[in-house]
Amino acid sequence: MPNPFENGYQPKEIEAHWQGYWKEHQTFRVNENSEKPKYYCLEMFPYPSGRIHMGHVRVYAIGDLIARFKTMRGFALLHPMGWDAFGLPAENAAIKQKVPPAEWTLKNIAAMRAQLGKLGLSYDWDREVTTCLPDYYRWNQWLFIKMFERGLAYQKEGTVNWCPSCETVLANEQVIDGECWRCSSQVVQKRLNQWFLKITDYAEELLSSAETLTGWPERVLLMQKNWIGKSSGLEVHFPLDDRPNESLTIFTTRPDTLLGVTFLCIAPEHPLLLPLIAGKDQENAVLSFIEKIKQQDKTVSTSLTVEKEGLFTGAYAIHPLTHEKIPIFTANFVLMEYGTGIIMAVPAHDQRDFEFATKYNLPIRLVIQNKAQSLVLPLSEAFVESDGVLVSSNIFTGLDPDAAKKAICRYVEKEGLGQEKIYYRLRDWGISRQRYWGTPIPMIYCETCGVVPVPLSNLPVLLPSDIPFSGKGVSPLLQSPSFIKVDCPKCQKPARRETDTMDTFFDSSWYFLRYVSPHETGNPFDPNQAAKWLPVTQYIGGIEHAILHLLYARFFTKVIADLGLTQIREPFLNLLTQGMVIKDNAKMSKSKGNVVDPDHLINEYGADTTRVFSLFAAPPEKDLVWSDEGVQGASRFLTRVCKMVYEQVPPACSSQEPVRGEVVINASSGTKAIYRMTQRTIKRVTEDTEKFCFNTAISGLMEFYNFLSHEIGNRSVEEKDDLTYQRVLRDAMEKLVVLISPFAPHLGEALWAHLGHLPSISQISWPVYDPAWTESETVEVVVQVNGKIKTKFIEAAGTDEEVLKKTALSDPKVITAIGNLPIKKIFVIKSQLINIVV
Ligand code: ANZ
Ligand code: ZN
Repeated sequence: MPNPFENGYQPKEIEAHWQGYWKEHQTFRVNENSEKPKYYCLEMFPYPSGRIHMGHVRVYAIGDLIARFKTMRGFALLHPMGWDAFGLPAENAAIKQKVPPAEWTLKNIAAMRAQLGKLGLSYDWDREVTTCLPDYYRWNQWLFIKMFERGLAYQKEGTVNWCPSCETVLANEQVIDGECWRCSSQVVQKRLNQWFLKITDYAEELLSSAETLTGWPERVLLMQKNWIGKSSGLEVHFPLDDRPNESLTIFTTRPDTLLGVTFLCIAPEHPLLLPLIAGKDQENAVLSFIEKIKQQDKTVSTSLTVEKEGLFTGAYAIHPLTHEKIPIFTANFVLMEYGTGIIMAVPAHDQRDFEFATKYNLPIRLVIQNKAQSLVLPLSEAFVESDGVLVSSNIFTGLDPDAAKKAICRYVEKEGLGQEKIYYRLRDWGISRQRYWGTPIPMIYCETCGVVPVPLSNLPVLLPSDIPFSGKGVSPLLQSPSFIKVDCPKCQKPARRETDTMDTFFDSSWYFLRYVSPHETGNPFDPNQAAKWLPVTQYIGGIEHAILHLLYARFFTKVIADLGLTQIREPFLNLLTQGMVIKDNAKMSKSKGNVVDPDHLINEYGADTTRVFSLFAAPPEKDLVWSDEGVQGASRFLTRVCKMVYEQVPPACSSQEPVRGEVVINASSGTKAIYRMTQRTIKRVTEDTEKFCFNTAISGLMEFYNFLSHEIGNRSVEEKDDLTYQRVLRDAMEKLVVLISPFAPHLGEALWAHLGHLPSISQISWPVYDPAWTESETVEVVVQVNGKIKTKFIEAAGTDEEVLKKTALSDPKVITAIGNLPIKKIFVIKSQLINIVV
């Protein structure tokens, strides 16, 4: 390579050269035989939309810095990259532009791979994983069948969004304000048989083992906890008035309010509702209410703010304790999918029940009085707190709510009226999608044998390519006769394939395992490699994945451990959720028109500037506010470093022994200052980078640069001739280049070569600092024995006198001078002079 600095800092040439070098020399290939401790650094893989955006640049710059830093810190790195390549946009492109989804996706991947390449990221590209290729998705099918065999994958009816005019199922993203995204027709709900994964079997473990995730942000753990939503409460049976042998079972988390029940409410979709209303005057009214609720978009009916609506069913239940007649209502705010789908309404102490009772003029009974005894009917809102005392509650009157909860649970259980119960808000994961561009669910329907999995030896079930993308119909795969027709693997009679494909979250739930052995053909991954590399040491990605992706990945890890393939039960040891990239007060997005194209930045300023800017502008977990000045500032900084190292670096010494504190002790104070600043910068950049405070680490590098350029400017000619000065200055510049290299890796390589070293700087050890020189001020301490100078040493200003004495007494010259004479006294004068009297 010709001298890259002749015409100043030329990032384009430097970057192209070193990217070529890394590729040719496979610099970032994983060393599987390394004895070093392992470090698995993983950024969430992108969806191949076609172009990378600044959000990608940010997360990959962070991940790459961590990977390079940890490599230099002595770890063996696994730092892979791949593509979350199934999903709706490819299918939409097929409908609109008539390009096959595979072609569209692979073209996008090629374009984005090239873009990432221009950023100079240290991936082992031999491990690239692409989820839409059969060598990956066959293992989705394999895992699905293993789950099916264990009862963890099962079928039940679920609802999907259906557009009556396009005659097609719509994904949630395709429903906009309750309307079809293409034709704006009102979307309705349709019941279809679908595949579910039993994540609820793992609810308790997902909650309890979250407590071991000390390397995760609190906020993410809390979001997962709320999502799982564990509730401990009581189920109570309320016998029916006209059929005393039958009862409705409610679930409550407030057993202490049992004597305040004034009505029951049942979910409109509840199967027990129809027998309740049969033959009653209210039957027709309730039936049309049920129809109306069914048509409502799920997101509407489950929202907290929905107007409460309901109807009397005409039926009554008997209160199990008081034997009163209690009317039964059906209401939109009672969810079929939670608890038993039936609630006991306590309007005095539950706000939803209060609003409902007020609207329909139902009785309100106060059973918990507040501390001040100030509650009187009529209430203006429900009293929902749990501190106070029970009133009008038979034998439980006078207890505080906590004691009453226990007492009422015990009573109800003893009398056989119900039992304590734990419910989770978490639902089983519906993975069926009536889509083309996803993993075919590997199941076969046979009239004789029922639902039969595809034999493992017949995997993968390939996606067919003879699909007309019309955008019509329940599912695109239904339109491929060659795909549907299959012989039953059990009885060999003609049968039919499942035409649903898997939710793409399935793909991303285990991809981190595939990277350990991406070419493995006998298993989803090599268990030995997984044992070596997993769990992921550091995972980096957006907070938008705080719940679904991260929960599913944890669930899969537990299932895969239960299949005996791994020992680990949690996939990600540490998690970093980076903030958004913001411009003009809004997240960068096409719709807002505030997008900055990374390609443009890289072309104009170079990848190193782009990286340094995005690492410097904000701490990683905070939002990054875009600024043109910030980019220019980063560019100026790198240009100056480049110029200084190129023009000012002193020649290498013939004696190549490293510069150490001892060499510097007798040097001029200016030379010592350079050495001290070098040690302090190493300490600061090391510690800040370890803590992921990348912005302050870069500040430290900037201060170091300023200091050095100032020192060089102030030096006289004679001083510049001083050999110690030259050695110390050269050492300082070398350290600057090494410290900057994980932030600006191309420039790092180029300057390292200019300093006369062999590549690659990415493989050298991270410098260690000399703690004796990192304090802000150090003093030279002179040691005398009986008034005669014996030695000197450097200590931090303000070091404890006892420490100074110890240091003095352990010096070999002092030890010789004292011999075996007894020490009479030790004087310490202003921490600068120690006189030992013997
Ligand atoms: C009586 C009661 C009295 C309640 C009171 C609350 C306060 P969490 O804590 O979220 O689990 N509930 C039970 N099943 C329901 C369903 N399918 N749809 C809507 N609401 C349901 O909520 C549990 C509480 O939510 C239960 O306790 C029940 O109302 C209601 F002063 O029962 B409670
Ligand atoms: Zn069969």
